[in-house]
Amino acid sequence: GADTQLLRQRIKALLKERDAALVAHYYTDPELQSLAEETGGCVSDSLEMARFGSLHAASTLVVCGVKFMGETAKILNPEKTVLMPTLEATCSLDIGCPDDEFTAFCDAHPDRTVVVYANTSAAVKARADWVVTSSCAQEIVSYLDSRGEKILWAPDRHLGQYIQSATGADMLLWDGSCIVHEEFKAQALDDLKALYPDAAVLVHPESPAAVVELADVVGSTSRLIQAATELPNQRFIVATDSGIFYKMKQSAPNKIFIEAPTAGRGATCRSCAQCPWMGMNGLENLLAVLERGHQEIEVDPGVRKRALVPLGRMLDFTR
Ligand code: CIZ
Ligand code: SF4
Repeated sequence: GADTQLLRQRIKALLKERDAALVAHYYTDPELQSLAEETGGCVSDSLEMARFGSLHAASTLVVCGVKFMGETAKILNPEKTVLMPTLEATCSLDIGCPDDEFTAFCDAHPDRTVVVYANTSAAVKARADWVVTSSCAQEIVSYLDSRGEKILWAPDRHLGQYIQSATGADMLLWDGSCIVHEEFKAQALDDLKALYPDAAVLVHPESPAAVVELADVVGSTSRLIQAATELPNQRFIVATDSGIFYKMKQSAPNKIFIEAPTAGRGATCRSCAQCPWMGMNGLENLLAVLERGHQEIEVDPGVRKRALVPLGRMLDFTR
């Protein structure tokens, strides 16, 4: 409505005034994704969010997503101001992998190469040899495996299991999970597939193995959006956060997208898969940070220096 238009105009003006670029994840509110697009910012997965921040000339990055994304932006761009609409938006994978326990786990397995998912704190990244996202995890693990390296993987065990079975690498897994993807249910998905036999099933590998097994395409958010445009199917069943539908519908406007069913709500569930932390980003708190310049991300300089090494390896590997 009119209020939303006013908010958007004010945000656009302040982005210019502050020399700020908006970087939004695919799982955030479509209002934020479209604002990022309209203002020359970026809408993408965590790998491309990280890369964009480093390539863009803006002196301030406003990261709409969860905390690890803001931290990654700051680690890669210490000279830039990194703001987030909220500093409270965490991730169950980050929460489930505290740095002291993680360090002890690594210390107990000194023979293993430490590979961590981007969905971790700066302190956990600082203990890692490699950082990966779901877009590049399999390639990087294959590469390490080909060099005969044994891997310690954290924190998402579903993604870890998926990569282990795809690559055959020797992987010791941390026991973490994503509260959003963990809720997808194989039986209900199978029932839905029977209702729509023409549909292609797209699954993010943070989902349980039984759900992954039913997929036509398994991949990162970017990969799933690409599959939605490239596959000939007219209909898709999608097992990832529903924020992704904004970009899928934009990329393939004539296709039909159906949410994969989550726990307890059966095959007709709509908008069940929504990350509560991604959902904490909105137009109001975005405007507030641009007005006040608060909610700034800080990373301890020592941690930052160490975390930059495995993050830099990922960006170099995927260049
Ligand atoms: O589940 C997440 O938080 C994802 C998919 C992050 C990413 O790699 O973009
Ligand atoms: Fe973390 Fe899952 Fe939310 Fe992504 S969707 S930020 S992995 S809790």
